[in-house]
Amino acid sequence: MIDKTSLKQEYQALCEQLHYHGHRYYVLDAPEISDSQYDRLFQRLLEIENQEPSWRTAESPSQRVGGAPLDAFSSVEHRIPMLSLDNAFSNDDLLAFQKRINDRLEGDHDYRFVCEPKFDGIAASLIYQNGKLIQAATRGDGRRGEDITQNIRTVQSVPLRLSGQGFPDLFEVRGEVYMPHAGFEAFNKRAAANNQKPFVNPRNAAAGSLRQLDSKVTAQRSLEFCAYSVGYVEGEHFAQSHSGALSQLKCWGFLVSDLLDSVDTIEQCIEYFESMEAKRSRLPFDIDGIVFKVDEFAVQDTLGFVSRAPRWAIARKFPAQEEITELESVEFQVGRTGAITPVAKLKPVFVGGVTVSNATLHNREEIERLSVCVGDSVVIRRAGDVIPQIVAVVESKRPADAQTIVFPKRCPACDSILSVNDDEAAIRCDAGLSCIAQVKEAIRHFASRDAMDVDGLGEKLVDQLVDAKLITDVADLFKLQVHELASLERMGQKSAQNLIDALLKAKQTSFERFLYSLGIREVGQATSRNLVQHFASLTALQSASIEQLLEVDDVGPIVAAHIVHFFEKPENLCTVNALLDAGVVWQDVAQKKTDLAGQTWVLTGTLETMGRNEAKAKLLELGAKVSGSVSKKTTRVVAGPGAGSKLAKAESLGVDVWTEDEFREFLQHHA
Ligand code: 5U1
Repeated sequence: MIDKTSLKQEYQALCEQLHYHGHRYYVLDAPEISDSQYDRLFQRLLEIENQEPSWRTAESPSQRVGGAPLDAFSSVEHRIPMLSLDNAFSNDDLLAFQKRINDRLEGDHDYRFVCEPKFDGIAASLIYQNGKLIQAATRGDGRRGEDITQNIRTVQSVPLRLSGQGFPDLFEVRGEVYMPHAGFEAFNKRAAANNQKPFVNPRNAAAGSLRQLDSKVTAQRSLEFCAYSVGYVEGEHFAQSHSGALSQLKCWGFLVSDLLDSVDTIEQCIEYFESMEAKRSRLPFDIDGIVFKVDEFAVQDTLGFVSRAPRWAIARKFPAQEEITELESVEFQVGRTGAITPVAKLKPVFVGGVTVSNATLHNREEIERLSVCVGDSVVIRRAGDVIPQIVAVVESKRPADAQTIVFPKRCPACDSILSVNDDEAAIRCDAGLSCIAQVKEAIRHFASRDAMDVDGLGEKLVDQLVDAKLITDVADLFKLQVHELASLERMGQKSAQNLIDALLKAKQTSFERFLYSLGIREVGQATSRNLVQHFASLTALQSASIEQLLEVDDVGPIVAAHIVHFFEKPENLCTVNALLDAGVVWQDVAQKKTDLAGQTWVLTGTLETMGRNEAKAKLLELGAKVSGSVSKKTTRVVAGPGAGSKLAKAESLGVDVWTEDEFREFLQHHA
């Protein structure tokens, strides 16, 4: 039996290790051990704590899972009020901010600005005593907030105890709790699958998750805390400047944004704002602006406060990503594969930097989920380059004459009876290429950039060509004459000739593009690539059976059936042949080898003559899969010197093991 002293030593070492690796993972985003290694350490910690419950402290890594639910949040008075920030909406506002500072300082001081992202989340105040987190509160009305200590403990990037030394006996750290996009999307996906209401945006998700009386619920949400200032400090302040304070917080274990910059002039602040605005949509979390702060505390003190905001800081806001507007009507559009999509026609609204007047409503389920009616006020969100979405209805503003949205029974383009497929949530027009809307969409897809890339053949022109009966399918494009095109409205001789030239150029294509351009259901670019690599020729693909198609990477029974049905239809064969007759050509494709198709190999240890990357490339070329772990399904392990647990596992499972020499000899026979 392990004696208590060594068990305690093991326990303390585990706490240190988990503290260190948690910080590497959640704060520095630079893990040094795998998730499973972390889990093993954590399980051992729990085991010891179960055996010796009195050793467990509030700072133990095990205490991030949440505690007993509360009846209500208690109220907390902030030692120093949590102020808000003045807003700037233009560069002129920023110049005026600088002028106000200079006028007040009367040229007496040198100062710099710190520029930092303004996270779109919930502000929080964290109190540390002797290096341990003792209390956390929301901003509330700025003077009093709610005690959310239990909930904040579950946020992995919040240190429960500080690293290093030199922290004041009692001090306050302020920052923002937010939900990164990945966590938000994962939450909403789960919510949809469980028939629960999704969150409208990551800010609401952070607020809703943090204000849970049951902290075990908060523990299941992926929240982050980023520190952006120091509030109350007992005794002397530990820093002379804002940037110095943040660097110190980082050393003590807090997450501090790595997007911070320190600049000399307001013009550089404007440059920072512009560069962050360009980066904004690629960040893994929402920010709604940039905060500029005078760096030196002495200068901040001289400037002081006005009403409820400091004179030494300002937030320059980005254009709003959400606005409210009116749903004026719903149009039903027919897609390339016949799916009917409801499209919201909106009273135009400026959101996310553009004027939006349309938004997709996706399908009938989405309309039911939103409970949206024509006439409703709706919340529109456009974040980055994402297509605008209706994320919520303002039910309190519903007018008395709001109308329920009724799905049509017949195709709005060709009047065929629509079919309902319960599995897909889609309502479809099955008329295929007898439906003019589907013909137009098929031609648009054929000409699009990733398909045949016909420069200049835009949406409107496709409408004109089909409506004027100059074309009825994609192959007709190559029969068009300059004079026919020139006869169309807004089309001169020159534009007509340009289109003919573009069509001529598009005929030289690749098999992959050609296949994708045919618009076979579920055959996107990646599937086209896999099919082309596997079959190499159109003839081989056209005559492939379902079983043969299933051998292709990522092709399942549904995709295989769509491909077979496509090539079974005489009208499709006719179009394909007409395209080839019109001169569409591509170069032959080298067929992927399939010698090792269906096999899974594992490489372990040092491969002395070829290295692992080269060995992996050779195996992939021969059609094998290369895995990082050994299981019963592994076909063969190639083990070099230094092979450890994978070799042992292969031997225990009876998996075939080769030396590097055996592997090289094998490759020589399959070159
Ligand atoms: N990044 C950042 N956000 N933010 C919000 N800094 C910052 N500072 C704030 C607020 C309300 O207030 C200062 C006055 C500390």
